[in-house]
Amino acid sequence: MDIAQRFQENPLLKPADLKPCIEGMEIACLLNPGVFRWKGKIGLLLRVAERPRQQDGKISFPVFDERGEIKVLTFDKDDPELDASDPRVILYRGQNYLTTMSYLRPVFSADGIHFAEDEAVRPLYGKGELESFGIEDCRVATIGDTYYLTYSAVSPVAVGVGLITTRDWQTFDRRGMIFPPHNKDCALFEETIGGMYYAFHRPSSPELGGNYIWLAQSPDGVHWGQHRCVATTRPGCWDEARVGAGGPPIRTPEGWLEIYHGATKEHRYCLGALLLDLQDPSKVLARSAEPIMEPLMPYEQAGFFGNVVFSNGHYVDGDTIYLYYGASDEVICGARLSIEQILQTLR
Ligand code: MAN
Repeated sequence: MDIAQRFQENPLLKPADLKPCIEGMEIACLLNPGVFRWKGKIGLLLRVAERPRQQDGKISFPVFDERGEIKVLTFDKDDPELDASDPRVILYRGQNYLTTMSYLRPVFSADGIHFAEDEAVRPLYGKGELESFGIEDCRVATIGDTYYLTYSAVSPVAVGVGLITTRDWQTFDRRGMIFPPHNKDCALFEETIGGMYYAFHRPSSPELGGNYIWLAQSPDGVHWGQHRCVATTRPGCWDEARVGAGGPPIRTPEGWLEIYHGATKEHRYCLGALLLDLQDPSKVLARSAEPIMEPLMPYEQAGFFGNVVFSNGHYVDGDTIYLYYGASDEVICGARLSIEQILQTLR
């Protein structure tokens, strides 16, 4: 049952609300923001996906070249060696490309509804050969006085999880790839347990296994081990093809509450919940049989890639989770969820 109360103001942000950052490009999509607090405001770290204005009969998209400069590649749509059936990815002569280049762009709000940019906090772009197709879907975990940014680092060799830390949103430490390919959907716990950092991550195993949620531990937040699988896909269910963690898990008296996404083979993305033991989060206490949020609204059903609600950030106030999410891979929306109500669905 869908128990999310959408903001009346949805969508909160659409591609036309921002100016492209890359010269000569247009914004195709706004997606899946990380959420954090900064100077009394609510910050969203948006994933912005840009591409050149498209010409008839062609498909063109940006990549970073060896020198870190943007280069545009263009293919003819009727080229028999091109497969452009998925609006997100292109297959050309056995090589995958993305149709857009993503980077991370911070916006701020005092009321959680109206967001605007702050000149003083600059966007973050992919850097180096492991990020030459861009950086995506960033979770922001606040641990002590440090923000941990975990994101998908995308390049021709694969998708892995990169880490950037910052204390002031001015200087950023690029800590490198913390989970090697193929891996994404990395959500850090915002407290240590028994002196160890914990994180969910989502490796993919094409032959045996699948796209499952795993848990890892680390003494320093950078070097990870003790990997354990905590949630697999479930045949015939709303999360039959792919599952992945959302934002940082929420501490409740009954356990860690994690809102995660699940997708069907047809790529319909819904949200559900996992409840995990407070002392040992590798123990799963409960899991949603049905989604707690599904693509129901018109802006969730149609867009750049329809039938998607995808969240990787929220903030919590008392019993209320203020959840921010990408709808149809195109617009940014918000919803309120009650922790107690989610727990009830899990009991
Ligand atoms: C999938 C989707 C896209 C994303 C690529 C690379 O195709 O999640 O949005 O750009 O993977 O991560």
